[in-house]
Amino acid sequence: MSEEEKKDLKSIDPAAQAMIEEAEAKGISTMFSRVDKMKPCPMGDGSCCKWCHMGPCRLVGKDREEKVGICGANMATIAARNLARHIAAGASAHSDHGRDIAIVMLATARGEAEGYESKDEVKLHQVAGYMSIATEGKTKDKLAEEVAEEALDNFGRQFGPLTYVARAPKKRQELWEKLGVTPRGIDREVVELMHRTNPGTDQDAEHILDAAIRTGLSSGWGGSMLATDLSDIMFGTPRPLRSEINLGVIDKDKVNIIVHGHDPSFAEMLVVAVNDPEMVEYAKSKGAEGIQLSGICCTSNEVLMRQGVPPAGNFLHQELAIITGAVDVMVVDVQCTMQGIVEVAKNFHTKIITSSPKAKIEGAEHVEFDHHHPLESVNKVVKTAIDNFGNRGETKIPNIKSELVAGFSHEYIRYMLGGKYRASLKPLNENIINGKIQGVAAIVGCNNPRAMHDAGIVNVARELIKKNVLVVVTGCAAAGTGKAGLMTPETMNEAGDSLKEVCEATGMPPILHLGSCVDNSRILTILSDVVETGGLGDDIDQIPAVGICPEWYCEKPFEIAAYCVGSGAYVIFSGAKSPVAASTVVTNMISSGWEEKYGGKLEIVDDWEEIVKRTLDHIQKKRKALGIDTDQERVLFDMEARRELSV
Ligand code: MSK
Repeated sequence: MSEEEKKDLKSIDPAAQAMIEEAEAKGISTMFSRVDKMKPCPMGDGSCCKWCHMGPCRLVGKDREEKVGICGANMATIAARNLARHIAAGASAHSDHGRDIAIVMLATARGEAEGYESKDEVKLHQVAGYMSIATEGKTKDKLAEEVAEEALDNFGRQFGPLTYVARAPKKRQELWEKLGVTPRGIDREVVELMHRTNPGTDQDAEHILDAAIRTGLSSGWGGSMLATDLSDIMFGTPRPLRSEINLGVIDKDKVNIIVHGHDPSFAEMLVVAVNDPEMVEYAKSKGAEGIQLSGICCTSNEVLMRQGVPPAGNFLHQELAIITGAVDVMVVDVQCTMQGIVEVAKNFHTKIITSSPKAKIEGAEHVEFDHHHPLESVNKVVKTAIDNFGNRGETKIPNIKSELVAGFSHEYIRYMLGGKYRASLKPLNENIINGKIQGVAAIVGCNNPRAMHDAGIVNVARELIKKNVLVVVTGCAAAGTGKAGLMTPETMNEAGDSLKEVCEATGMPPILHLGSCVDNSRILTILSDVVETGGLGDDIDQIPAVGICPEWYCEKPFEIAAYCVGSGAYVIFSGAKSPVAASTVVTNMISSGWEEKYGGKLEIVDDWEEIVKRTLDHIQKKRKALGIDTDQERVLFDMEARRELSV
């Protein structure tokens, strides 16, 4: 393909590109076509204050940073409020997800949720330990009930820190205390931030942004971390498993059901339903060879990590999957499901089903998920899909898919590196100290049709492993690297020599799939463990590590950024314009200002090459500060020296 032809591409993923062209040929509107027609509103730069109707006020012109709105609010206050509200909304989404899992777990423990059970008793005991809940003499259900109650208490807690604050490095906890940002009850932080950014309340940009960090921390060390832990208890802590990824997993001969959204409770039950021999027989009676369950976005990541359900793609695949003509039902729960899928589905036989009591889409069928009787609703969805199979027209499924290995929980990484009896991150720390691994980068987040689909994610991942940086991935970024074939053991051949050597010795791939977007909390857990393991400083901000979101599109990544920065990490975004570009003051506050206070910072850059450059520079800066930037001298011990050591 010539460079000229490449310019017309909207995705680096050939399966996605084929479906984009199919949509264009059929005249079907998708996010990829609408983005060309819709110019982004300039208010996205943080300059518009629409929270009262004396305006809305938008500060424009060359001297806009000197202007004020009708109430007198200046650009910094307006931009900070906008960013803070992004963070509050993101924290509410991830944390409400965590609350829902806790509610299902509580009902399960009390025998009020048919068909569920707490699958991972080891993790249940581990989490009970984090929560200082005594375990002796308690049945599994009794313990699960107490853990779920403690989790739920974290949402409405009015005073005192969140339970999991104690899991952060000591020094970090002290810093939060000193700066007054130790997160309290999750709901309290979100509500307080909405209150503060209400007109006429908090009108000091720095003060607003500190509250935003606190709210982010309440999700990272609260709602999100609880979502991950309780999902692990309920559905199993992930361990590596093989699967396949991309639109090619949709099977023309089978009934195809796609799960989409974020909450695993419904999808886990769907896995049970599609494997029910009676359902499979029913599908065969309608002429299908069986039932194929696949996924989009983070519900997909949840059931991939624990059940090996193959992802059909990431965020920008949601409309493209329907365009294959072979999706009998797409069932969606919460977050990241675009209203446009209903219109796309009208061109095919596909039924869109909403399942969450919190989310309906006009024109979609609604089969409400009741966690007390989950099988009723999942069976209805599967039956609807089977009955719809015969209504299919022509199908066009790109024959493109990649193998992948997913399922790297914090627990498994420790086991992989240290074995059953010495499970630990020590080999990771040692290899960072000796320079074989230069540092760690977490590539997380979304797709955005304003950027070339998957290009940022894949190019950053490739470049970093080449430079001996270990990469962990979550969310739609994980699907992007998986589709590019970068999530197999063979990927180590693309890594730099020293990273490859570590991968060969430990069996660890250079790119590790950690799960969905709430599972970014696993990154916090790993970073805290790295500190505790020793040799890389006494707080997260000293570790040569960077968080990267190359294709951000919505509010949630900013909440993730807030808790990562508040925990001491350097975070770089790209894919869309900075939501605070209008204010130099706020742009500086969230970068150098936050770095001074928290040791972490947030920068929004234009392209993936800049991300790679800044990541590598930052890693070297941190290595230098730790005194591990030069090759460690290797000392060969003779027998006498060894004997002295063992004294
Ligand atoms: S689904 S928030 S597009 S990662 Fe978690 Fe993907 Fe971003 Fe949604």
